[in-house]
Amino acid sequence: MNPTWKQSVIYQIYPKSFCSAHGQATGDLAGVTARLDYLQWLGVDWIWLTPIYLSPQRDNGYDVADYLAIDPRYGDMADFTRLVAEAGRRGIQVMLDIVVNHTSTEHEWFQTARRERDHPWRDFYLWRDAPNNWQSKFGGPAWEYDPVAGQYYLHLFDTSQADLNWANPELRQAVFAMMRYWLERGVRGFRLDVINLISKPADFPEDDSDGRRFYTDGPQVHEHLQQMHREVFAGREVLTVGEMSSTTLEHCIHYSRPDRRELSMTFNFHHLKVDYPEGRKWVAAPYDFIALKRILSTWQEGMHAGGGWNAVFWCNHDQPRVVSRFGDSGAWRVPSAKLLATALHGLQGTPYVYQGEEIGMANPGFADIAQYRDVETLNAHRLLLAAGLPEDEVMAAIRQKSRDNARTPMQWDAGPNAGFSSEAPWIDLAPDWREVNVAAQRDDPDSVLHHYRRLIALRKRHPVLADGDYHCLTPDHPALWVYLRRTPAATLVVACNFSGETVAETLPPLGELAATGPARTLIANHPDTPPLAAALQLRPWEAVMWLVD
Ligand code: ISL
Repeated sequence: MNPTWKQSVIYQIYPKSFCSAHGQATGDLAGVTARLDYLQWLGVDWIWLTPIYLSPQRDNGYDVADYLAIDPRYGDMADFTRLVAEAGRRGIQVMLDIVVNHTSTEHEWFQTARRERDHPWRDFYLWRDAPNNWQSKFGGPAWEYDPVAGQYYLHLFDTSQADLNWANPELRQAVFAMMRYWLERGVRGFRLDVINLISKPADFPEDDSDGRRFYTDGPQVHEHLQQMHREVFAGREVLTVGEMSSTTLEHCIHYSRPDRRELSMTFNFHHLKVDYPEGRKWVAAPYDFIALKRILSTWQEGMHAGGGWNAVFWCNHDQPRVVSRFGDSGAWRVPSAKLLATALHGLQGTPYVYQGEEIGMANPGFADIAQYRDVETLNAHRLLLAAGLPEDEVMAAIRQKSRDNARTPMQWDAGPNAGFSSEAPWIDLAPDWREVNVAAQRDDPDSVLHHYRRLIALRKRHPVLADGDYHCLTPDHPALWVYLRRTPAATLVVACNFSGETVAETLPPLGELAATGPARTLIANHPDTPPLAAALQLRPWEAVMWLVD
């Protein structure tokens, strides 16, 4: 028997950019509640809210100042309780984002720790008299000298995000108590931010790179997660997804295999680095389609064989928009957005839809650095210019890669501020909001939005989507991604043409399959889908799912 979440689809909400019911520049919880009918219509089972806790918002809430309080920009506990209850009435569960690799330096723990060397909270953080040479993921050194504390503290992200010391048992108990607090308030799931970075080696060795090999999937991370499972999840139905930075397949099997009692599933990012030449993010570059297939195939096969479970996704609040990245946001925008959806929702795992993805929102193409808000982007801009790179090169990379690509306001309708708020938003709208919005697409059964809705419904109707194995038929083809999902009872074929040309290819296994019984078209993005046959011909950006059962 599958846990129910193996047939679930999760919708990610970035509250700051989703909807404001109170006419603010930033979204709010009441705005999320106001849009629940839409999410129920779409058919999603869960919403994941990125951090809504009290925060100075240097990193949009991933810098938490109080884990138990709602940031007043988003509302209060009454708004939260109402949101959970209203979601529940619509069959939607709520997942919160747990950010416990670090806190904001404004957190009471840090403020006390820096002042009082002998306070038990001092040891909640990682202090050293002299820094090692590790680098922050947001640029610059990973250690910051704090004159009040008289020591350096570790921050793998922004200087305002001080890393917590998971070797301290009281810190762990404080985290577990905080998670139970939210379970008592009706939360049923957790997304655990960069959770594979929490365990650092005690001796902080120098590195010839940025240090990540020492703390990624660090020495005691599995032990800590097993303890979290015992103390927070055991005996309750809790869905957990770990965000795993630069991880391995082997570790992810361990994090997510049910008998290990750690997490339900994992996010990894290897497939989203196929446009990072030599691992460098801040370079405008085309993506490598064959590498994309190879990586996704490795994770599909590997997690299936190892008994783990993937979270599958193209988009989140840290990634550029997928239609701009792997599709065609110009002439083929609608078919390519549907193709990307089809390719992803055919995979094994739990699909995540990031707000706006379901209407094919694209990168906004902001040309002026003054339009960007993200701390990582602004740091990169400063550091790259200081290193002597030409401004136009830096801006080309930022336009393609900035996290703000995903953070422009949700496009609800063609009215003022795209229906996001009665007030001008905190970050500019993407320029296409008058054409690309929910209202226009709800009225159009051929829209990207309706395509997502159909895909979400298919996952519930056809067990092969949850249970089937995965087999790629076109690993080396420059444009086609054709794969099979198989159970003893059914075979699903997912065939996608990732190009603006018509492509023909003979694939004998499709002919053999067609001979075993009639194939039904479950979903397609062009009219008049041809029958399943060895001679496959796909039109520009065509995607088809056939089922033989
Ligand atoms: O380092 C990475 C990959 O090796 C990144 O993809 C990393 O996983 C990502 O930057 C972590 O993101 C999460 O934690 C950050 C926060 O800024 C992001 O918004 C959040 O999703 C720090 O809390």
